[in-house]
Amino acid sequence: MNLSERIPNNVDLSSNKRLQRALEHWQPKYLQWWSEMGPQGFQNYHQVYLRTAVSVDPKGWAHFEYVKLPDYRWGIFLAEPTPDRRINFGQFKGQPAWQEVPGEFRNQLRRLIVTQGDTEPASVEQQRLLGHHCPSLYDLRNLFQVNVEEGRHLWAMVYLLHSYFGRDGRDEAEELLERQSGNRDKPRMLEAFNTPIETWLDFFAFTMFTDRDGKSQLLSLSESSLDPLSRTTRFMLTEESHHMFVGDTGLGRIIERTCQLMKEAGFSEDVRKVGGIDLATVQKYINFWFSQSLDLHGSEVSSNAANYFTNGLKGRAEEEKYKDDHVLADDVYLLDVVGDDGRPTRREVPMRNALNEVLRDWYVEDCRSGIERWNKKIQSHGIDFEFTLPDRKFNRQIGIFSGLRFDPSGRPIGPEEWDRRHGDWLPSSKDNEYLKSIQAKPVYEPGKFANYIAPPLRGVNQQPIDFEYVRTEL
Ligand code: BYC
Repeated sequence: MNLSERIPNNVDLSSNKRLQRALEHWQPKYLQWWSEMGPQGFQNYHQVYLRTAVSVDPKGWAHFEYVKLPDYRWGIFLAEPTPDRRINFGQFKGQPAWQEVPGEFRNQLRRLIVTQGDTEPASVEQQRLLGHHCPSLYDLRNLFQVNVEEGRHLWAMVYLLHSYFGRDGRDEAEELLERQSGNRDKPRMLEAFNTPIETWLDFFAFTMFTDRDGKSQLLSLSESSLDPLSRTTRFMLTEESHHMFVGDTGLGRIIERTCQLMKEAGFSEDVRKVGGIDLATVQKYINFWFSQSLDLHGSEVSSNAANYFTNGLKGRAEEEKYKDDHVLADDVYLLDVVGDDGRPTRREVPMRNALNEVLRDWYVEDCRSGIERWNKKIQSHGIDFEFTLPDRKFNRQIGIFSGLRFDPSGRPIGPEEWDRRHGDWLPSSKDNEYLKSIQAKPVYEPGKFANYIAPPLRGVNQQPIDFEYVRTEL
């Protein structure tokens, strides 16, 4: 089978010799990276029941089969073109969308694509050891589905780099495989992608909150005047929703099980004594991954964001829903800041410079729905506990609040109070150890689940919950 037959695509790869040549060079390096940095211990002797995108129509999505991970068919897909698509924001609003990269925006566009691309292999690297500690075969399969799709998202960005950025693009594509999550000399570009994900609670919180940053960023990029970038990211969004489903339902199932354990123990017992994850611990992981993901939206006041918008490279999420002129030349944003006296106050900022914050607003609202759903679940069990999203000033490392200390409600606090109390708000090494202790023994028996998590409501692709989602070949 030649390259263009092996790689499912809708970009006419078979007649694109330049792309074929670039991929022939890059693909073996990708496979090498996957075998070294992808899921450890599950590469050669396991068949995984995975979904592979074979085309962009809904039927193309329903393709499920058992595959060995290195044999997964990573494809290149763009959403169907919008006829006569016009730029819908920024200084070129109303003009036809670009099919090629304008020279003057080449560097900015490359930077955006590389930053997006860098997060994808990073997340696979972060999660590579989790398979050894899975709570069930159903969850193991979901982890691998997320991993192969993050791999495909890397392919999506590499396709753009190879097709539109010549030599520089090919160099960048190689570097995407050279940086490594957490590596001291060559770390991944954005900070949240250098933190290892060692526990399943981290994994679910990451897919709930950090993949949701993926959603907000991909929505913004799908507005781009560069039509191939817009179409690529539109298709990626369909996969991103599944990742958030894994996170949202994973946390929901942990919460459900905790409620059951609390009930069984007469509400008085420390749920850790019966092997569950107490709700206060879940809140700490929410606090951590939510605040990390807020950082991923960049600084509140950003000339990069202003340039991206003005030049039509990156819009707002769901740009068409905004009722303004989509040019924002004279608009202002009222930004929450901390005054010189240390008190919260507000400052007017040109709207274009505040667009990272505008996207953060969108993101925070999108996160809230999950919290509300989990709270309803807890209430239905008659338990008096409510999850909250921490204030956006809490635990920030990027932007105007970095270096300042706030409690989760957004109250400014001093360094002593922070030192004394941050273990109540963020995961401590003890929490981490506890989680590692309850996941130490993986559950590989079909239909069985670790004690700390409830089974899902239904299986994958209408298969039963006790389906053998991952098979071991001896
Ligand atoms: N960590 O003006 P600023 C996903 C840098 S997740 C480290 O504040 P800007 C996924 C910034 O690069 C979505 N550095 O921010 C999820 C800049 O450096 P330069 C990924 C940071 O540029 C789960 C400087 O600080 N996609 O898909 O407006 C699993 C000042 O920048 C950070 C994207 O990010 C940070 N957190 O916005 C798998 C979309 N934040 O240029 C995948 C593309 C900022 O001065 N990226 N810096 O050297 C962007 O749109 C922008 O780069 C950002 C930053 C929103 C990230």
